[in-house]
Amino acid sequence: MGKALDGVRILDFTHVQSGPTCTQLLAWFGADVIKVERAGAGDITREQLRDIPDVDSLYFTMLNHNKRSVTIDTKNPEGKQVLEALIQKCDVLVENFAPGALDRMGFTWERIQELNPRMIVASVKGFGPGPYEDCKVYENVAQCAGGAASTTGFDDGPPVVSGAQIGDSGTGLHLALGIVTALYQRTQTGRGQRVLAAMQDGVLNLCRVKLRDQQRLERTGVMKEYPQYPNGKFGEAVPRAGNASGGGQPGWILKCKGWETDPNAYIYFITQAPVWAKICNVIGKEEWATDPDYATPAARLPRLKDIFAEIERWTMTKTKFEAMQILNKYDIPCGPILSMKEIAEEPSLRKTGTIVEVDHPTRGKYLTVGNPIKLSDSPTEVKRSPLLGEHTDEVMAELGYSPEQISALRTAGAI
Ligand code: CAO
Repeated sequence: MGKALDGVRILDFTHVQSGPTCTQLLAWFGADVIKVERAGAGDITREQLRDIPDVDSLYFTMLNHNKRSVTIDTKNPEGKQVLEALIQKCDVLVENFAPGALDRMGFTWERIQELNPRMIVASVKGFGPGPYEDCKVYENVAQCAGGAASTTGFDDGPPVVSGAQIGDSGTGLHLALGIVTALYQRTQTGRGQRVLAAMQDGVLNLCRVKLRDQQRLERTGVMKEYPQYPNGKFGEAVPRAGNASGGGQPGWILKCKGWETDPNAYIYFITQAPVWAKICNVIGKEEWATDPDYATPAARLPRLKDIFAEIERWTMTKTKFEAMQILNKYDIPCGPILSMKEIAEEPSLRKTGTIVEVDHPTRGKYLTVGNPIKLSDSPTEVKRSPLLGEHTDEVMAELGYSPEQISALRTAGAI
């Protein structure tokens, strides 16, 4: 079966996490992704957080599946010529260098346009134009600058960053959408364009509901679904909401049986209004279904702390999976707090290809997260990441270089 992006060639100048997640997705959709790396070293993540000496790290292998790797010295004049040939052959150039690095290599937007007016140039940067545009940025900087950290954590503690890599992988996703959109527009205009996804913007986009809340707070001074109501105080900015539900259906994380020794023996419990009577039945508080102090969502809001304490008395008598099973029977929205160990072992995620076992020539077998986006006509096959420079000769031959030329370029240190 064909793939959605068959025939699309990507010149992949990405490194670390944000850019590679984007090009990995495009490769899973069928694009030919040619990753350009520095000879001898490659993407810095190849050697970061290694668990096996001299073997590409999981950091690298899990972000670079289905790509080809070529090593080119982009500062060598002959290396630059090879890159020019690649620019002429490819549809998209994706990069996440520090601001200005591509220009310093000599590949300004104008130069790329001269070489290939159909080329789409897609970049991840830390910030968009403005006071911080020249800054280098990593994941947690973006989480802080995009509004995630100030709104995450508990009221009485410091700002907290999330384990979800919303700055890097989140921005990679945004960029991938920008790229396919630009490819679609190119079918009408015949022209390439620049695509920019700034990490601050990507994080803020994912924190959209918190800017909603900022404006609600300014208008009313209070947000009744936040734990600060009625037990704390609101200030000028959206506070940290602990584990409160983002929407209008109050929720919290509650202890389950075994919580004393298992750090993940918890369940997320939502007191969804339509199933309130069923919740009362399950936890043995039938009288709350009709008691005017508890029967309506508005009446419950000032009492949420006590309500969750009561529900927790029930959840603590069940494991998170037992509680899940019982609550699901009554359509009560809830979710177990799953550890990475439990997720890695979950058979249904293996079945759907969301967790995949991959074999690697020097590492052996390892688990990875497969393509989370499933297309019915473009199935994803997860293939191992390339070794450094594994495809240099192959790609050079496709560009029309003879074996003699390839070996001369290698001697000159260009490739
Ligand atoms: N051959 C020769 N030189 C190469 C090369 C190659 N194949 N590939 C890269 N280089 C050079 C670049 O030309 C650049 O050189 P100059 O600084 O002299 O122009 C240099 O290597 C590397 O660039 P960098 O500044 O991007 O790398 P860094 O490790 O110092 O910074 C990072 C890393 C991530 C902070 C920075 O790239 C950045 O801010 N990127 C944008 C935001 C981003 O994506 N951040 C998320 C990263 S994931 O957490």
